[in-house]
Amino acid sequence: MPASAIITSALPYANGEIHLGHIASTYLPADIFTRFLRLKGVEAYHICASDDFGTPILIKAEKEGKKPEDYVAHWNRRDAEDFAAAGISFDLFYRTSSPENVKFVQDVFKKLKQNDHIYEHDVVQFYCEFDDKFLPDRYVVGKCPFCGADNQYSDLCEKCGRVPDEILEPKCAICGRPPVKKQSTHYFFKLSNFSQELKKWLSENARLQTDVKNYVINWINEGLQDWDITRDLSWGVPIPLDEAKGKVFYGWFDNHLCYISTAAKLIEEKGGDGKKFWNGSDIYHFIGKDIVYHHYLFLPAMRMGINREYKLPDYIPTRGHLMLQNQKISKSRNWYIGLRDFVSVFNPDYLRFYMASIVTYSQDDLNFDFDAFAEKINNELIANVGNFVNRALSFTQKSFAGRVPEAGTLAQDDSEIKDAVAAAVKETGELLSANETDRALRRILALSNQLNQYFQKKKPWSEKDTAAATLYVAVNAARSLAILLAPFIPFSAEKMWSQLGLQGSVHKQSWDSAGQFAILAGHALGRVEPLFKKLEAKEIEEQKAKLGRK
Ligand code: B3M
Ligand code: ZN
Repeated sequence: MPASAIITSALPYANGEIHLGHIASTYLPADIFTRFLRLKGVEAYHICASDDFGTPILIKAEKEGKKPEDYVAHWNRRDAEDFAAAGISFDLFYRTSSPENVKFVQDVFKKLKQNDHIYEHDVVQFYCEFDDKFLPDRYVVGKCPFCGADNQYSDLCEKCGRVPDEILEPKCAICGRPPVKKQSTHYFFKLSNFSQELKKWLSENARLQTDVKNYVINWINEGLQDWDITRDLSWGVPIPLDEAKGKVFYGWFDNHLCYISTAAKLIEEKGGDGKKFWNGSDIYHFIGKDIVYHHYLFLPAMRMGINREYKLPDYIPTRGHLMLQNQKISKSRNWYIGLRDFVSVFNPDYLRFYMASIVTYSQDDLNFDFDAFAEKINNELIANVGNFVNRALSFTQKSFAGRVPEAGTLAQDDSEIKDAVAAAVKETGELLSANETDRALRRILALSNQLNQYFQKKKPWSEKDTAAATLYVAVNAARSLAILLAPFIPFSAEKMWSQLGLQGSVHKQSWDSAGQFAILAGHALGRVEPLFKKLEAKEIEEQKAKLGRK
């Protein structure tokens, strides 16, 4: 375990709402992981920000007749609210357009330039004579030169994940007309300077996922292109040079630097030293697989280019995309579920529980299936976990007036449960440390299943002699479950905690204490009631019917 950690989640573009796809690949795994580290006593901070700059955002703001500043401020607020409603617990959700980030980005640029990693080059660029505009990245669509996919943006092919050198059959994204070419001075980052160092870093870092590393190394072997970091645009971080008036940085130059500037702001607000903390911590960047290129090449190379003044990531947990009912998510076809809508209909913990159970630590795509969702919640969360906790607490309520009874000497099967809990805490902790979120959850469910069997076998409702020991064991095991499940279903874990009659928040507990029976005889439970409500077929069908409907 590190003493401290900074966890970042990929920054959502400030031009649309968070949907279930974002949650599955990035925010939920990162949140579960951070909550686990906090319970382990690690000083862990989860950092994020809205990604405010870039052409797509400017295009949208223009379409809505808004100033880009106001437009991104709206989405920043909205995202923060939606994340909070889903229990995604950022320590700071900031913005790439913050004064701290703008300054930091400009400083990094100056250092890169001093270190000879930046050069000027006149480029012939697309220009739309009809719209009277230079057309950076997303203002141009065309065919990917690598895989031949049509209708791709000129800065990223969403089909093959590569960044095209030059898009084929270009069209202006505003008016659809073919653009002309015009000359403009641009700044380039010499990504090619770092080929060897990147390769070394990738191959020596055993903490990065092997399959991702392998294809990134292939990209390096194919030869890295230097990287045009300039845009002829008004909305972005201004390039801090007199001769570059009217030019800004490309969004992917500034956005990942916001991980650092935002973490530093948080640490400094707490009275610490941002750089020291960063360099003394384990650094995790959680991402979806569509932004591997940027996180495994651009981001480390830029840090290398400033002599690793801020250390490189230790981990870049990379996960696959979410499908909905086995189809690709698409906003335009309304094959899509907004986070806000979902958690206004369903308990956010249901979403978290189901998603956590399907998200693997790999690039495999995931599938959200409504029937599987209902089944998981009804048969596992409710019939397994909810059932055990509720029975343990309500029998104690009924038979011992809500006080945990004196256990006496534990029989062998009681002690076995104590050992089983301790083993589950240890193994779940190992899985979570290794980012194996789904396997960790399955391990907890196996424990809960064992607890149900124990309870059923011990029949505290009829076996009067052993009922006290059984309920002492069961209530303590319920406390352990509350701690183990806190990273996954934080809202419900808090409910369990208060029903157990425990003061404060379960999130203030230590993970390791979950392996002990800390509730003593005589302890009074809180108000006991069912934790969950079953999902009905009708509400599931209603949601299914909404998909794809205009
Ligand atoms: N704003 C979102 C994306 O491409 C992009 C991530 C930035 S992380 C530094 O999915
Ligand atoms: Zn045009």
